Amino acid sequence: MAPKGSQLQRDMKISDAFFEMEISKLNINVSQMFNKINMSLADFTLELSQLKTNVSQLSIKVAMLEKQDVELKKELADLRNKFLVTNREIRSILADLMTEISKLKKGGNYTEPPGAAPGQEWDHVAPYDIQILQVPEEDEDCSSGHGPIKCQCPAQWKRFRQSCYYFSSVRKSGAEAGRSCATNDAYLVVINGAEEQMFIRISAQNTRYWIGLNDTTSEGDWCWADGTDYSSNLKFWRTGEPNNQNDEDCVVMEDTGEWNDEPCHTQQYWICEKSAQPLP
Ligand code: 2F8
Ligand code: CA
Repeated sequence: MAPKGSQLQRDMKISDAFFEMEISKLNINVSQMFNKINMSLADFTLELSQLKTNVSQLSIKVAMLEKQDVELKKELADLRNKFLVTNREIRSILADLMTEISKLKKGGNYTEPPGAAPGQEWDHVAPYDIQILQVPEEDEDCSSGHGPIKCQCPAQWKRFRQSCYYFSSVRKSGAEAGRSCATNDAYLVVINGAEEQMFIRISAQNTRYWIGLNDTTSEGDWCWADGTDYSSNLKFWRTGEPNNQNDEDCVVMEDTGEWNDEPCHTQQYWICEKSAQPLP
């Protein structure tokens, strides 16, 4: 039987050898892991540097786009302003043209070209007023001098300048139409100038409407619903009107926009007008 000490020594040697092997395996694993980590770190560093490059290129692009955005917005604002100014100028030229035609007709100096249909004089302006009045109406100041306060109109009323307009969807006689407007603190529309005439004509969309002009009190003495002076105000009568044919004391705007006197008892759509109010 071998002495106990030498067996122990043998066992210890085996254990040592086993541990050395395990440690060497571990060393190999650890060194492989380090290699892997180093490789990943290298990849990561490369990716990071690429990302940094990309981010800096993107930042340059974003800065350029932001600059372009500011420039384009400014250009757009300039163009919008120029467009509005030009639109206002064209609108005013058209209004002058209509005013001139209206005055020529009043003075009996307007003669239609041979073969022209009645009312053709307005055809010169008709193609343009539709286009210019499609531009949204600019805000109007209703503050009467105490800082800008937007004008507003009740629901279903259209605003133009400082007035609100209601276009009826049913028909009534001239007198009933006037009463209906009065119920809403309004009066049948009074047309004070060429731009308002243009606005009403376009908004009427080829439908005939009562307007606030009548000679019910005395034949031939035309009166506006709000007391506006008739003789000095512009007129847009159709050629040959008013003719009082069959006792005509009320006035419709025809689908062409021209005015015609009609018997007040006929049933027509109507337009009310009242002042726009400052936004509360
Ligand atoms: O255009 C002339 C004439 O035409 C009609 O009478 C035939 C009109 N009357 C009605 O529409 C009721 C007149 O007002 C117009 O003057
Ligand atoms: Ca008539």
